[in-house]
Amino acid sequence: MNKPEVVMMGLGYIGLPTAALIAQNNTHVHGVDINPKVVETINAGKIHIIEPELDLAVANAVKGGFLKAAISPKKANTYLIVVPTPFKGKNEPDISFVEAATKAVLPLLKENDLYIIESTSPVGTTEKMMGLIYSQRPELEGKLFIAYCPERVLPGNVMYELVHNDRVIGGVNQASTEKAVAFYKRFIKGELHKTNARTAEMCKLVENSSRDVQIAFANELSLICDKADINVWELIALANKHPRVNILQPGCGVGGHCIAVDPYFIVSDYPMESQIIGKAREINNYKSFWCAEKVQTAKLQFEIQHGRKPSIAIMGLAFKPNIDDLRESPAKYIAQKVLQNANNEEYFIVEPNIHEHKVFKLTPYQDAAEKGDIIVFLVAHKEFKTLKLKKDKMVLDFCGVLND
Ligand code: SAJ
Repeated sequence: MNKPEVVMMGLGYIGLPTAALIAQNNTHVHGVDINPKVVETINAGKIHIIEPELDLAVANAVKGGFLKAAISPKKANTYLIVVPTPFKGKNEPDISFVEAATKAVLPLLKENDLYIIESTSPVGTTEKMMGLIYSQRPELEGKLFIAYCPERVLPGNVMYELVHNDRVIGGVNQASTEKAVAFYKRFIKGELHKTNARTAEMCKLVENSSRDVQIAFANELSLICDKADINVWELIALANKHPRVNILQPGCGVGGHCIAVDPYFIVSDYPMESQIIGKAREINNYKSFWCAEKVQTAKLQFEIQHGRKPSIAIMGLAFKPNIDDLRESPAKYIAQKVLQNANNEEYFIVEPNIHEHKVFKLTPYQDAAEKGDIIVFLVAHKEFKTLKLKKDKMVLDFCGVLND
C-alpha cells in the first residue's frame, strides 16, 4: 500500500465504518487494532461487527488497496483516535485507551500533522492529550493541529449517518478547528459546526444525557401510572398532542454503550451540579429492577389464582427494538434476574434477532406466546406486534408492544 494518509487507532463500531468511509474516498487508511484477530479479519476483507452495508464497504476498501489493518501505527498526516472509554471504579471514565493510543502515535508525529480524538471523553481530555504529546515531543509544541470531533451515529444506520449527520468540531485553537473541518469536509455531507475542544467534548456527553433524562421522565411516568391505574402509553400519546410537549417512551430501562454510560462522565466530574442527570441514571436503572420485581409478583399472583406454577415467556433480550445487540441490555439483565428467582416454573426465552445464545436456550416467539401463561414483553420488536395473544394470558407489557 502507498504511504497512508490517515491512521485510524481503533477498528470497532465507529472506527471501522469511519475507516471504510475515508478509504471509499480514495484515501489510504492504515487501521490499527490491538486485537490480531480483528486485524486478520479486516485484511481478509471481512468484518467482526454487525452493521448493515459495512461488509461491502470494508470488502471494497481492502480490495481497492485503500484500507489495511495492523496492530501498530505507521507514519501518516492525520491520526484519528477512536477507541473505547469504559468505566473504572465507581462510574468513573477510564481514558487509558485514549492515552495508550496517543502514546503509540506520539513517536510518529511530525510538524503540521492533524491529531483528532473521536472517542467519547470527559471534558478536558483533548487538552490533557495535547499536554502529554508536547511533554514527550517538546520540539513540536504549537506545530501540530489537535481537535476533538465526536461521532453521533445510530447503531443500525451507521453508514448513512456517518456521511449525512452534522458534526461538531472543536480544536485546541482556531487553526486546529479549521484544519479538522477541512479534513472532515472531504467525507461528510452534513454541516460541520466549529467550536473549541471542551465544548465539543461536553456536547457529545450532553446529547446522550439529554436523551437519558427524557427517557427517565417517561419511565417515571410509567411508575406513577402503574400506581394510579392509568395506561401510560395512552397518557403519553394524549399529552404529546400538545404542540410543545414531546414525551419519549417508557421501557424496561436504558441500555447500549452510550446513553446509559455517557451521563456518568458528567456526573463524575460535576457531582454537585448534575442533579437531574444523576437522578435520571438512577431512575432508568431502577426501572429494570422494578420490571424484574413485577414478574416475581405476577408469578405469585398466578399461583394463588390457578393453584399451579405458571410458565413464563420472556419476550426480547436486545437493548432496543429490531437489533441483535445484547450488550448492556436491560432486557437481558431482567431475564437473568427472573431466572435467578426461578422456582421450578417453565421459562421460554425469546430473541427473534439471534439464532442462539450461550447462556439462554431460545424459543421461537410464536411458540413462547402460545405456551406461556405469563407473557413478559421487554423489547418492542416488530415480530411481537403481529402476535394474537389468547385472552387467558397474563401480560406484562413493559415496552408498549400492545399499544401501537
Ligand atoms: N429508549 C427508551 N425509550 C425511548 C427511546 C429509547 O427506553 O423513547 C431506550 C432504548 O430501548 C435503549 C436506549 O434507550 O435501551 C438507547 O437507545 P437509543 O436508540 O436512544 O440510542 P443508542 O444508544 O442506540 O444511540 C445513541 C444515540 N444518541 C442520541 O440519540 C442522542 C446516537 O445518536 C449516538 O451516536 C449513540 O447513542 C452514541 O454512540 O453515543
